[in-house]
Amino acid sequence: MQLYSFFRSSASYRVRIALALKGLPFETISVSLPGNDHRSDSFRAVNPQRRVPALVLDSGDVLLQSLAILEYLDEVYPQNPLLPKDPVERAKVRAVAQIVCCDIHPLNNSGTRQRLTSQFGADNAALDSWTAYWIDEGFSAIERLVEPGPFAFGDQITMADICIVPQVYNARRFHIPLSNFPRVIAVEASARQHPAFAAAAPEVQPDCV
Ligand SMILES: N[C@@H](CCC(=O)N[C@@H](CS)C(=O)NCC(=O)O)C(=O)O
Repeated sequence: MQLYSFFRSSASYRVRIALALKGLPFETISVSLPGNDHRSDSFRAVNPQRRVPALVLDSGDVLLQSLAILEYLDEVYPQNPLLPKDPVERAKVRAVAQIVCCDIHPLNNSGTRQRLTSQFGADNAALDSWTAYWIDEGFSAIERLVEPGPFAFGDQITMADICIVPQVYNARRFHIPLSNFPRVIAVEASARQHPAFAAAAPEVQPDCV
């Protein structure tokens, strides 16, 4: 498998964690977001949406959208499942994952921040305040939803942990105060001790600069 990825991309980070948890080897193809590699025609042929991640299967099929990729990996490689068996527990895990992926991350990813500047003239202070607001909103909910034990939902790593850890990484990048979210941070600290999370960390990726 090949993963189109950027070391700092939290959506790519989610997929790297899942691949590591499943023990699946992959080749990283770096797509530099600051270098605008994702805007190239050649990358558009891979992902018409021009975003990372994109996972190329050995069959040549290209999978997009980190949550769809996580679901695919879990269906095809059932070892170390990313979702609990119980349907209610599964729905709770997916809810936390979707708070990150649908309600926090799209509001502060690089394309959104650039658009706030180009369309509305937002300066860095405005961008940081916007980013902080949406992370704070989402983490306030997640803080009340997780059931640390030590991971987000008990002693099994799930999609919730896979989404929380990269989003905390993003929050730290933007210097967002996290002291109101001790449970989120406890979950993140536990998950990061796992070798799969360590292998997927931005700072150890081949394209980390
Ligand atoms: N919902 C998508 C988000 C993908 C996404 O927005 N990726 C970011 C990097 S984390 C990106 O490629 N941004 C480029 C842009 O916004 O133009 C997913 O979960 O895969």
